[in-house]
Amino acid sequence: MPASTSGREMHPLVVALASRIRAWRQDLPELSPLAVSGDLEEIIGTLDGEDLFIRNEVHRCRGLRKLHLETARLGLGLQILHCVFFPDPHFDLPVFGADIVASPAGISAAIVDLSPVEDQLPERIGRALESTPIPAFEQVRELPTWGTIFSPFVRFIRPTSDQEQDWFVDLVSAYLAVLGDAVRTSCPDPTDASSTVSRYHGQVSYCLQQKRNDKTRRVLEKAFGTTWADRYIEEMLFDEPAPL
Ligand code: BLA
Repeated sequence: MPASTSGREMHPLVVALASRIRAWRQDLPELSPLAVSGDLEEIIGTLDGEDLFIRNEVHRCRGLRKLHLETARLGLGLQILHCVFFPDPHFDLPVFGADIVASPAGISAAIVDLSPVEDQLPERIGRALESTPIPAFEQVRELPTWGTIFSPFVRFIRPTSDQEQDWFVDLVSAYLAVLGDAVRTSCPDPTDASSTVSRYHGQVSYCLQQKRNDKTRRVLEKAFGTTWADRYIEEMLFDEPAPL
């Protein structure tokens, strides 16, 4: 087996998107790293003789309770970029989500969204996304049934060329720019405001729906076992916001 299939190099799209996200993150107000339980920051294992690893970066900033960026290699050459930024329910902000699934056969899934935690996205975010051009991706994928949490602006595609990969990175950047503007200008509502309470419940629903993605669970179970996968999904991927 060539070294490249068991080494730690990542797909160029994963590398490009992760570095775009890291650069964007730097400009957030009051950014600080969040402590990650010791055994979850870097996870290393083997499966069928192949190296597995997960690297987690977790931060918070004013307006976002948790910024999670994960890059992983999870067996059979499967590579994942998983990124979710969870808002602080006191702020009128959406959930940012982006995911890439790559295998030796290519990228099978690339998805990005700013997802509402109330009935609709905040108005100015909706307006900004409406005026963001949609690149002419050839293969648009159908959302799974649990995907009711996503906004009308979700883009779920299978990129078919290097150009489409570049388009996807630029599209994610555009969504991040919209989120960044909103983060920098939004002010918190009181804890007992009905808007805060409703955004809290909306975020809990977002987490519950994401946990219905069996494909994520199956990959983690195969690599690390059921108990570990459950804990990882509950504590690291889709932990609920702290009760108000
Ligand atoms: C699909 N996610 C998948 C698939 C795998 C994973 C193997 C199937 C690939 C395919 O359909 O082409 C695996 N994704 C993972 C793992 C992690 C991960 C192991 O993030 C993390 C360790 N998933 C998310 C987020 C979104 C998301 C935040 O975690 C969206 C913002 C979406 N993944 C998503 C969707 C599918 C998917 C919509 C397709 C599901 C389907 O078609 O049934």
